[in-house]
Amino acid sequence: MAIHGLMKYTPFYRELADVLVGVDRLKRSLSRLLWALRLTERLTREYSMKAAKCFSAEEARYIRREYYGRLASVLREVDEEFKLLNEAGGLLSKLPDIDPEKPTIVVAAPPNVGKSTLVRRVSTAEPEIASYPFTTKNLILGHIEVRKGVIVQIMDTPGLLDRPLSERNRIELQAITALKHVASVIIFMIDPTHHAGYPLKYQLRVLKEIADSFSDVPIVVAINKVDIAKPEDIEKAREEIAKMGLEFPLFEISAARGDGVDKLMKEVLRLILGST
Ligand SMILES: Nc1nc2c(ncn2[C@@H]2O[C@H](COP(=O)(O)OP(=O)(O)OP(=O)(O)O)[C@@H](O)[C@H]2O)c(=O)[nH]1
Ligand SMILES: [Mg+2]
Repeated sequence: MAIHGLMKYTPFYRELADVLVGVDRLKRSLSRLLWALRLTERLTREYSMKAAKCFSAEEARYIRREYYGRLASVLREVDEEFKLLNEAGGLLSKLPDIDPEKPTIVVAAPPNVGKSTLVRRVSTAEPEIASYPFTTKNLILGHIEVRKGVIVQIMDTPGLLDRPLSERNRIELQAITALKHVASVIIFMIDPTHHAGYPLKYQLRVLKEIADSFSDVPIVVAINKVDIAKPEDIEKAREEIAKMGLEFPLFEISAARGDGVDKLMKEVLRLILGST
């Protein structure tokens, strides 16, 4: 990633690191490790001097044992810090590598409505799909080649529940961080059937919250699973959205079968690229 790109997305990666590991925890661990490093350097100097001055092999062995003992006790003291850094390294190395030069579509919604199915259908990403909530636990980035040389990024996110920011867990907070920092446009998905397990009104409360929190980002709503939805369920979704005064472009799709997906993506790409 180019350095200016890194700078542009520093707040995104910093916030993700905070969500996933905790920046304060990470800083505390690093400063404890620095303390351990300084102490081991001091011990090494101290015991090298002692060893240089000793008169017998037995005395040297004794000094060496004492030196190793003290080193081991310093390392024991920072064992938790090593574990934390190891865990942090694992989590942070899996973060998506976003190109800030390219627009990013963020797909958000409550769990189990079909976000990953859509992202998998339209992009290079291959997120796991399953019929239970919170299948997706990380941000997953895919690419769409709109035409030769024009690439757009699309991000699959973990499901969002209807609850205040302060109660969101670290899985949901990744989605919020993506919406806040990298979304050029948001596709909000709704499941008008009972299959996702979240009633329509519940899903629309999440939509309202996203609309209020990210009012400067265009939102397109995709009513999904039209292959199994009853016409009255789809109509109800349209009515409820209108009743709430939410005026977003609405598309009826089946992410699984592909119906309506081209039309949806055409509008989304038009919003971020102008005419496609
Ligand atoms: N009939 C039908 N089923 C769908 C459609 N789209 C998704 N599904 C099913 O809905 C379930 C959830 O799909 P996912 O794509 O995993 O949903 P998600 O929103 O990514 O779920 P989380 O990652 O758990 O938030 C799976 O069983 C999919 O096969 C669709 O258009 N029609
Ligand atoms: Mg998913």
